[in-house]
Amino acid sequence: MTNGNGVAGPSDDLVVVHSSDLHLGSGPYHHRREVDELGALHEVLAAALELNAHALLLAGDIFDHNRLPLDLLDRAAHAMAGAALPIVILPGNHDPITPDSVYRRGGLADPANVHVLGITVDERLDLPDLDLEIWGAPHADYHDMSPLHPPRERSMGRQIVMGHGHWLTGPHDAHRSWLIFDEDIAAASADYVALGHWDLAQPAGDGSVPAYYSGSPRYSGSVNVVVIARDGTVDVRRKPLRPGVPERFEPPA
Ligand SMILES: [Mn+2]
Repeated sequence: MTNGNGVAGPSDDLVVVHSSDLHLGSGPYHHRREVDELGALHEVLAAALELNAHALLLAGDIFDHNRLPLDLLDRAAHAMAGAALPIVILPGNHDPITPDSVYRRGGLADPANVHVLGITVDERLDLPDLDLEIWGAPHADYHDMSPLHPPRERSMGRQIVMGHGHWLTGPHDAHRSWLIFDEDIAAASADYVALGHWDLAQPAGDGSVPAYYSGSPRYSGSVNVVVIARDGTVDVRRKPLRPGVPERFEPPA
């Protein structure tokens, strides 16, 4: 049960909305019959507010690149500040926390409800009101890194780990960067692993720990809705952003 105010008591279910790969600034986005460069952000924020979510997680590549104009960054910051819930951003390989990062140049790190891993906090954000800690290794630059390694110990009642990278499904993928291995996911003590980098919404890992890609709103047409019950039960489904999008996940590729 949630109280609808974005505040969960210790006995309440926690509702988290997870998206990624909005690639804001990559071009027009068709949103409610209008073309809006920030349409993906508006859709995701609206979905989180409609669900009375306690937090919104954005798992990397929120912005298409770090050279975006300040005007667009400020409009995005304004939209996020206007949403009355914690927003947790993990910088990805398109928007890493380089010196010229979008998260350093504009006002994105300013709103009190916006938390950028690697900028406003280190790799861990505590939300004690929600009895929730959120871990994530931000992309620091454009070089390879290991998104989920090493595993982080849990110190609060609920833990979510965010990662932006490529889940390795076989030897054909081994040449890729930012690899996420089944062992990495299984080693996480998390209630949920929020992944980004892939366009489609789908589960990842061997199933021992709930881990999902949300996909890009543009291609998946949905956000992930994660409900962590006080008894530890985790339910994950998709919330379609437009007609014709299923609530079930695509099978692993
Ligand atoms: Mn990416």
